[in-house]
Amino acid sequence: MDCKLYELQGREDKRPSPYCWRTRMALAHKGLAVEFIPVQFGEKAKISFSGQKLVPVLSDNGRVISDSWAIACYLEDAYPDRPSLFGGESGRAGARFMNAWVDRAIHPKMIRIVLSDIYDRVIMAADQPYFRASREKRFGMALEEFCDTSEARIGAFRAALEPARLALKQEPYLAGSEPLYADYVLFGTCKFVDLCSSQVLIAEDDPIYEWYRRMLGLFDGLAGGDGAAQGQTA
Ligand SMILES: N[C@@H](CCC(=O)N[C@@H](CS)C(=O)NCC(=O)O)C(=O)O
Repeated sequence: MDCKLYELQGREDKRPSPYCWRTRMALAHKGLAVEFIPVQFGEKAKISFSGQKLVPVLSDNGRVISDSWAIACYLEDAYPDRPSLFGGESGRAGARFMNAWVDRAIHPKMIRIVLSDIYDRVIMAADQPYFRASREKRFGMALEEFCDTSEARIGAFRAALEPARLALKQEPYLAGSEPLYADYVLFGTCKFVDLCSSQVLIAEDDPIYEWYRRMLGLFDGLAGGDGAAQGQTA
């Protein structure tokens, strides 16, 4: 067994990537033993074998997959005898929608609130110049101009989560009675803001908070610590 997950590394060995958390949880769900390889922004050479520049990258017995959604699909198809991540093809379609919803509707609202914190307190100091330049190019303005931690912005982020909140009032998990990949998608974002933001983005009386706490306890508390690298999954 030679399974390696290349994931983003921040200060104090924290793993500040929503996408890498999705994959961590998916690997634990499948019960696969995995070695975590930290990658800083300035260490693209470590993942050059994948032919692209983003993490997560999974290397599984010689097969190399990048992009968290592609990795989830790969794990589901390569390990059909292990617990399913999707619960069937209609579940896969629902999880695909969840993936797109979080990426396109939630992340743009979230990133305006947390980008400065990521820059100031989360990523390695050596990565700051690259991070600033790449994000300022992507968002078309200075970091300080882009970031906004106002109540209005936080309120807009919370309001965008309303579909998940409504679902969690009916069922314990987004996928229903048990957590599946649909849960890991939004969980990755919640863990990311928990690790990175100096603001409370998900209030303690929010049903999403209660779900998040339960998610932290999964797989013997795999994600329950401070987001620093933690050993191998079983
Ligand atoms: N769609 C990709 C997004 C991956 C992604 O954006 N990863 C970020 C870390 S959160 C990254 O590797 N950034 C490196 C860079 O910006 O140079 C996925 O789902 O895996």
